[in-house]
Amino acid sequence: MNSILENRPLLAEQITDVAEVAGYLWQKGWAERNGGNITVNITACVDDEIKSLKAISEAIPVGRTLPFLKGCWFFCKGTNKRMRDLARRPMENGAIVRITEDCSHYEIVADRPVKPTSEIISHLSIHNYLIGKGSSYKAVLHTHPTDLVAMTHNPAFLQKDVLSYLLWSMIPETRAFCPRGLGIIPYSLPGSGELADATIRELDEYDVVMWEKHGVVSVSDNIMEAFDMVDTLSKSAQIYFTAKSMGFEPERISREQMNELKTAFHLPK
Ligand code: 2HA
Ligand code: ZN
Repeated sequence: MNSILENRPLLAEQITDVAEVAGYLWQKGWAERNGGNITVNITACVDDEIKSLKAISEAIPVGRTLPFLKGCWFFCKGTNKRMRDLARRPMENGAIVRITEDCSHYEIVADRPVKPTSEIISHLSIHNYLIGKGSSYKAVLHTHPTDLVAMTHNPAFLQKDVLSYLLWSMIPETRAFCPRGLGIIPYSLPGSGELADATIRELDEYDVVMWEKHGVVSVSDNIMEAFDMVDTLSKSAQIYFTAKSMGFEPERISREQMNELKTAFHLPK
């Protein structure tokens, strides 16, 4: 079967990166069964020939109108598809979709009629929000990191920026490479519009947000960077747990040392 990726190295590179990250999510143990989802705005890789392709699905409602998505194209992991399968066969476990003229439906265009992720309303609402504010971000990652999700079962960690400071204070890397910290979103039904709206509100301040007792969402220029931020936060969580399981409270990098990092690396927060 021909693939839309043939003779399109830029588009193929995007999908190869998605597949690589999907493999990492599985290896990390963050992607049980069909857990997690990935979408990437691939509009910049879409040529006139792709634009002329016929849809291979009905127009499927998004559930809301997203005006900034006019003319946009996305690669989306498929609903009920496994990350470990996306890693090996991305175009069988995900699909390329375009937003229809009315900005409230999408159509699957290639390679196969794989219906997008159950969290599509959050993903597309996030992309709509990012484009609307002129952001360069193109990738949205949702995954279930065991350590970070466990932390959201402690009400003390759900207070604003308690987890940001705790995780920043474990290792300088996290302060430097996750400089906007970690937002917290109270539990909402997976796949719901409320979860999408709460996520967008937090993304005003954070690039990575926790869905309480569920998972994490991260946004960045590309899928590798989106993964790296979650990986860095998870490393901090591991250091915290390791110290606690050795029977002591970790001393932590001090606020002064964190401010020194802020100045040295010109961090935004
Ligand atoms: O796609 O992770 O939140 C499966 C999920 C839903
Ligand atoms: Zn999830």
